[in-house]
Amino acid sequence: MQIQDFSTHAAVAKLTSLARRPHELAAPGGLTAQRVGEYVAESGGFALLYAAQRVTPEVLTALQELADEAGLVDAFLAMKAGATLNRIEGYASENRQVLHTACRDVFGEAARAPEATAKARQELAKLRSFLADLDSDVIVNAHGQSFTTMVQVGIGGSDLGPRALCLALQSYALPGRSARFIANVDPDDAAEVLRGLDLSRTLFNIVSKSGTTLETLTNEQLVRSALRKAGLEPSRHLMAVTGKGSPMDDSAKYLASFYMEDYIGGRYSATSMVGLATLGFVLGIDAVMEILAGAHAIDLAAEQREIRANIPLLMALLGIWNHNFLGCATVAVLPYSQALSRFPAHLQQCDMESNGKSVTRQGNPTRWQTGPVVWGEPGTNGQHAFYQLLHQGAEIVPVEFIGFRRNQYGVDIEVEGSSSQQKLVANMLAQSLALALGKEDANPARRFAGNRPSLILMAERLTPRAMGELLAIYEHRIAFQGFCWNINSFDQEGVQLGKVLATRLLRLLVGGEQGAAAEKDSGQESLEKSLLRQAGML
Ligand code: G6Q
Repeated sequence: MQIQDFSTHAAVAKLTSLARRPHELAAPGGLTAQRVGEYVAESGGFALLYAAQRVTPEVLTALQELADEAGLVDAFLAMKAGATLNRIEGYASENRQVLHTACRDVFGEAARAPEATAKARQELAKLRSFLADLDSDVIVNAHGQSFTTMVQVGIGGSDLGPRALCLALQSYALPGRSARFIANVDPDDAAEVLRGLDLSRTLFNIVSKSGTTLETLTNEQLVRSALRKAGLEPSRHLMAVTGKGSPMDDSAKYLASFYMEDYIGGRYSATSMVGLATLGFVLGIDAVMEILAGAHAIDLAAEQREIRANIPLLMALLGIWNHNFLGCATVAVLPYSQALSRFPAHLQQCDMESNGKSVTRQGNPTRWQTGPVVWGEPGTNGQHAFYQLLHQGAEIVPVEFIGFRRNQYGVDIEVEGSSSQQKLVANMLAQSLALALGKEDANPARRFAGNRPSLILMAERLTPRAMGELLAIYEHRIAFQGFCWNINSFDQEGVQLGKVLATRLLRLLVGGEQGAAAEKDSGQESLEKSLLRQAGML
């Protein structure tokens, strides 16, 4: 696979020139019924409506050329087949394969990465039998009662994706089953979750790939101590998901243990046991298989080379058009679905930890923009909050709307001739139109310039399968963008420095004035102490 820097592609020069006069959505004829009908792509159960992007057929052709020149689909196929993509050439790096797709490649056809899929199948079989034991009261508490709550203890990738999915699919929970999450080392996080829980009927799922994460290990101790105080034996209430050989890989300490492999990155691990154990407890194994089937369908759809037939690829390129060529610094993901309330938080990690990089895969500085700032909240709530800036602010924010034709619970009310679901979707579509078309007004404060790009991801209903599809659409959008920018989307060196300094500060804090590491220069140490004193901690 030929790797080329972003700026050297012929299509980049073409797009730079096209970006001087981007499509005018707000001009007469800029957004027509015909355009809305034509600018639609489909993958799995999702349709992508992208008429409100500032693109023309020429721009789309140049974006296709960029995808081809940068070998985006080839890189994706190599990723799925187990290429060692998590590396920086010539420098120390994680040096790993990137095989989260193997967790979903379990539906019979010839697997793209057979060894990884075989391991995923093994873990799934273990999960299936564990869940069956819980269902049939083979695994029970000391009083012979079944477990009703699972508390997942983990942080970052071991929290955000699984939590977003659990929340999204709560309406499908098995009767009497629920999940909670503890992530923060802030003791109030655990206190709030534990308050009011019947510990005797709770299973704590300690999730840490490395088995060394400060927050998770601390919260594990907190949970163990809470169980002991309640007169319960921790090993009957704790299970673990971790990497083989990690400090947490100790079956004596846990009721059950599941594994994740080092080729599954934390932020891409929701469809490994990191997410599936808790999802399985709450939703059951059939829903777990539906989530995997949805993700797998998109894993296949993302192999299409034609950008208009491949939603993740098209979204990646439209994002690049807005970010690198039209200069938009952020992107807002606005689901019109309360169930997706934590999905933007998951994407914030998945996208920004993946693509917030400024060295190439060869270790050189990038001379082009890489990952944008990603943020978002569910609509319609956001409309009453930050949409002012979206419509009239000085910053242009491309928007990705996510909507569903039907709601999850099937419970609705008709008020003034329309259902709440109709109001919800009408609002989402109206926002997209308003952003694109704008509005003239003699009063400048009431003028809307328009020309603000958005796209709409639309599906029938947020089912487990649709959730799997949506998750994979974004995972691959992010990976395609990383390939295009020639960065390593799969490491996270940028989180290390803060962790190291926190350990130093903590040592100073607990050791008082004498606690500093002797080897560190005194200027740094006095700076650290001064900061602690000013914060009132020393
Ligand atoms: C994700 C990151 C990071 C990681 C957490 C938790 O891609 O690597 O968010 O998931 O730091 O790590 P552990 O699972 O090892 O505890």
